[in-house]
Amino acid sequence: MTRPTCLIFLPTLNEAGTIESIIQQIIDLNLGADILVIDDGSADGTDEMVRKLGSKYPSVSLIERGARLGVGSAHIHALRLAKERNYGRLITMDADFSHQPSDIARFIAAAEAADIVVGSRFERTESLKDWNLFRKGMTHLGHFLTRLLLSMPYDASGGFRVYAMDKVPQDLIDNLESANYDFFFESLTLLHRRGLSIAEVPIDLPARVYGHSKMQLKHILGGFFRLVLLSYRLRAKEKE
Ligand SMILES: Nc1nc2c(ncn2[C@@H]2O[C@H](COP(=O)(O)OP(=O)(O)O)[C@@H](O)[C@H]2O)c(=O)[nH]1
Ligand SMILES: [Mg+2]
Repeated sequence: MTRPTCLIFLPTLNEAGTIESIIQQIIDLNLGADILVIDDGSADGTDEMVRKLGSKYPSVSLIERGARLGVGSAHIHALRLAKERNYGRLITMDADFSHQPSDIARFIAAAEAADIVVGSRFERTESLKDWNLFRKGMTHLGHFLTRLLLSMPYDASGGFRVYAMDKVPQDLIDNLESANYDFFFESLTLLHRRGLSIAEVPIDLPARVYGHSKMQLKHILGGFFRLVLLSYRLRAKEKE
C-alpha cells in the first residue's frame, strides 16, 4: 500500500460532542488521507473516542499532550509532523463543526492552484449570520486589524486551511512563536511575506451549537499584543 500523501489535522480540547461524527464524516469522503488529532488533556473522553476510532481505522491517530498547550502550539506540532513525515498536503480544521468536511473537496480543488488555501468568512455576507454580536464584532475587528497592521488582504484568523508542505519553509515553522489563536495570523502573514501564493475559499460558519468556544480573554489580549509586535517587526524589517 502506498502512503497517503495528505494529512488532515484536528486540534481538540473537550470536543466529545463532535469528534466521532466529524472523523466519521471525513473517513466517508474516501480521500485516502491520514487523520491526526492532537488532544490537550480533554476531560470529557475525547481522547478515548479517538483512540477507539484509531483501533478501527489505521488512518486515524492521536497525539495526547496531556495539558492545554494552546491551539496554535497544536497547529505548529502538526506542521512539524507533516514535514517530518513528508506529507504532500496538510489540511487543518476545527473539530467542532465550525468547519464542514463537505467543504474539503473545494479546498483541495483550490489547492491545485495555490500554495496555501484558507477559508474566508468575509466573502459571503451570510457567513456569520448565526453568530452572536460579540463574536461577530471580534471576528470583524480581527480582520480589520490584520488588514490594517499586517497588510493582509485575506481572512488571516481562521483554522480551515490547506498547506502544500514542500512550499512551507522548515525554518518558518521553527520560528513561529504563537501558542494560541495568534498562530493563525502569524503563520499566514509570514507565509505571505515569503512569497507563497494564497487562495481563499468562501465558507459559512454556523453558530457553535456543540460545546462552546475555548477562547478566553487572555487569548484576545495576547493576540492583540502579538499583532502589534508582528506589525512593528515587519515595519522595522522593511526599513532595513
Ligand atoms: N489541542 C488543542 N486544541 C484546542 C485548544 N484550544 C482550542 N482547541 C481546539 O481548536 C479548535 C478551535 O477552537 P475554538 O475554541 O472552537 O475556537 P473558536 O471557534 O475560534 O472559538 C477546536 O477544535 C478546539 O477544540 C488547545 O489549547 N489545544
Ligand atoms: Mg470553534
